[in-house]
Amino acid sequence: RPQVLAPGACLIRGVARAQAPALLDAIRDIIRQAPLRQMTTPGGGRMSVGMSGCGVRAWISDAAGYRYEARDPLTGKDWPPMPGILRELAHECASRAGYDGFCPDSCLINRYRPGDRMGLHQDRDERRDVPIVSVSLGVSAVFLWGTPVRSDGVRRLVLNNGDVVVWGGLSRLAWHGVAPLPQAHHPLSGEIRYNLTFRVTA
Ligand code: MD5
Ligand code: FE
Repeated sequence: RPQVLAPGACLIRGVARAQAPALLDAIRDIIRQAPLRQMTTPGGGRMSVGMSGCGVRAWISDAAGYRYEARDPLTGKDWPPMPGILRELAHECASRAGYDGFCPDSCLINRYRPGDRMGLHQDRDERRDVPIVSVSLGVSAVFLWGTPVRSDGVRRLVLNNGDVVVWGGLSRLAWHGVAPLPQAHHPLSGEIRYNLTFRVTA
């Protein structure tokens, strides 16, 4: 079932589909406690994607830069704990992709509305010797992914509700982004796409 996209990168189509309603319930519970917000970038821009997180630490961006913080700057409180259903899904998918013992301490929640996008970037702010597990929920998106060399360009990959990608090994530092979300409808999420990324920060 797992499909190798590139060395270290593994796509598991639909693996989270049956759990999607429960995963969306867990997301809604987290964002009641740690509201979605559009973060500011060090360059002075504002991201279109709405973000929140859970776990021991979560990723933030502001005028001072990108980093992981143990407290939500919006509420001043700890991030909500990572629900078992999320941690166990990430652990199971990493294991199926060949990465045993994946224990994420952070989950970033990305909320895409129609038109929201994510520019090309590398994920460099957390442990790079372990994979990132990415779970797509709701409306389908076009994911853009390349190699660790920016000039290699990108390929396009449609990610649907319940698809999981495990990005490790030689693909861990690949350049990637998300094309503007089309206006579309999904029965579980309306016009929204959520993406969960599970990471190890310490
Ligand atoms: C998303 N999120 O769909 C994507 C999925 C982010 C982000 O990019 O940083 O929040 S994560 C996809 C990912 C992670 C690490 C490496 C690679 C892709 N990759 O090598 O292509 O909202
Ligand atoms: Fe990323």
